[in-house]
Amino acid sequence: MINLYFIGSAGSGKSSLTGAYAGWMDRQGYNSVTVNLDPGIENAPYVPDIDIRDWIKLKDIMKEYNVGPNGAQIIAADLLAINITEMKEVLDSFETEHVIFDTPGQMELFVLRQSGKVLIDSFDNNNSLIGFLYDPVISKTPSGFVSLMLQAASVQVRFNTPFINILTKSDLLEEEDVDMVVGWSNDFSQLEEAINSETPTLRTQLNQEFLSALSSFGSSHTLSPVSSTYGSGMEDIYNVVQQMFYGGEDLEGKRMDK
Ligand SMILES: Nc1nc2c(ncn2[C@@H]2O[C@H](COP(=O)(O)OP(=O)(O)O)[C@@H](O)[C@H]2O)c(=O)[nH]1
Ligand SMILES: [Mg+2]
Repeated sequence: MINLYFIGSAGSGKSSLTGAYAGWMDRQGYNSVTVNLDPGIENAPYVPDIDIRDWIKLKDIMKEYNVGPNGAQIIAADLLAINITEMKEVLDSFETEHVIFDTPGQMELFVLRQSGKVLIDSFDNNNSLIGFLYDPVISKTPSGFVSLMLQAASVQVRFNTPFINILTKSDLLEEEDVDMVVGWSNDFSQLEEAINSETPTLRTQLNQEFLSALSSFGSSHTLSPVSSTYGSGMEDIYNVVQQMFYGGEDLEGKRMDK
């Protein structure tokens, strides 16, 4: 079983991608299970197979602890750990090769508080993979792009699992901007050049040496552009996942097993 976690800043498209990717898998004949870990999700763009809201309700927490919505999010993040065993039991009742986790809206609640790490470890760290989402509007400027690389590196340090980088909502960018951002992700000289012209004062700090050191965290592998709205790029995610876990072996056989 492969556990794929979509992680990224608030609004980067985690929930939409969970729905779009699960839908794509389904149409290909691959079985998957979706898990919503965001107790504050609103207008979920998919129907989760397993839903943290069955255990944790923000409204109840606000009442019980007498806190506002932000405080409730933090308490909810900590309560996540308590419900892992039960969630795991439910998950075990599904027979599937692929589990897709939609993580809480505010990335730091999952990444920095203890329960996110506890959850990934208890759901089998050896078969886990993080899909780190790059928001296109932030990625479009060199300084925004490097900031996201730094975030990705911190996620990588925290969870220490294989990593794929995804440029979401690619339909919001001009094609040439998608090419430019993808270019930065696989050629640091292009990125360095862009940084130099945007913020010359950062040229000494953000040099190629620094950028390639960042890449050793696995945070700068080529970005895969996707659009959940148009369903594009889903196959690329699937292929990268297969590549990582099965060395690219064709999974037609596995599909037939289902
Ligand atoms: N144009 C476009 N908008 C998207 C796409 N994916 C998500 N969005 C929008 O971006 C906003 C945030 O998406 P959401 O999936 O809720 O992000 P999350 O907070 O990371 O879960 C919503 O308004 C979505 O409709 C996409 O591929 N294209
Ligand atoms: Mg969401």
